[in-house]
Amino acid sequence: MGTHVEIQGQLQGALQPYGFEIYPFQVGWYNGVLDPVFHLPYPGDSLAFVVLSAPSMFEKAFQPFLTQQKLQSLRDPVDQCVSHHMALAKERFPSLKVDVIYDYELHPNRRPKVLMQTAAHVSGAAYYYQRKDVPEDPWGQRKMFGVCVHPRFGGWFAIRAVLVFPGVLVPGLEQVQPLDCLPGREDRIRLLENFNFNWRDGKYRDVLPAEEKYSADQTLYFATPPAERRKLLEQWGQEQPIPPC
Ligand code: B12
Repeated sequence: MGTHVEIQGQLQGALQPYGFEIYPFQVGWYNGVLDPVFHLPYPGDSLAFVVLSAPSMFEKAFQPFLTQQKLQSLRDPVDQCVSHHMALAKERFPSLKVDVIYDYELHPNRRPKVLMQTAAHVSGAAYYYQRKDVPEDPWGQRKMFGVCVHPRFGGWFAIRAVLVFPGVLVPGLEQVQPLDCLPGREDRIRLLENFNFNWRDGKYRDVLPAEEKYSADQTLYFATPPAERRKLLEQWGQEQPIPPC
């Protein structure tokens, strides 16, 4: 085990059945577009992968996880499910060092350890639309956060983790550009305004027709404030039919 193709195949085998997608990149592509404070401390040609959750992750990984594993009380349930699957994926590489960095991980000064949207963009997974992608933007002094759009899921996905294989150098890996699904200025304005001003209604997710979206259960789950999600899970647990003997 060692070539990026073998590693990618193993990772795919571990994660795809559970509704995750993976995309390889060189750490140097990521560091190359970021301010030095955000750089990942690995040689530039180190192999890394960004892990996305597709809409089906909820049914393929999260709901089974709830019935099979006991939830820890203090950690977010979806985060527990994602880290469970990352741990299983890591087991496929007993002789390799694999560093997993999650979307929610922060340095002590509160700076995120990885900028997931940049990782998604440089790996070709999902185009990261930022304010600077809108010529002569209309927002004046306002701070506008950027948002990634996936060619098949639109905004119906999340970027969960970056996996780095520190000992695996892939100088020959070819960079795939993300698909620019929104070349028009007006569409980009609509996307960024929906994401920044009305993200709760989820319209930014429908900026293009998506192949797969969140189910009703998943939409309800993520629309519920985190503090109340456990109550919802308990209700779901009670509604489950009693299994036959
Ligand atoms: C902090 C945070 C927030 C904060 C601040 C938002 C922000 N963007 O700063 C708050 C709490 C407001 C927030 C809110 C939300 N968030 Co949020 N958030 C994050 C988090 C943890 C870090 C983002 C961050 O601090 N970035 C730091 C800034 C400085 O980065 P930046 O603006 O991208 O700047 C860099 C780039 O410009 C880059 N760069 C420069 N030139 C170039 C050129 C190219 C080509 C590229 C690629 C990059 C690049 O260099 C800069 C740094 O040097 C990420 C997860 C993660 N770990 O990445 C999620 C994340 C961005 N959030 C996400 C979401 C969905 C939301 C919400 C909708 C809530 C929700 N969870 O449902 C709302 C919507 C935003 C809103 N209207 O308020 C998603 C976005 C998914 C997507 N499709 O893009 C993420 C990725 C989480 C995830 N797991 O999927 N969020």
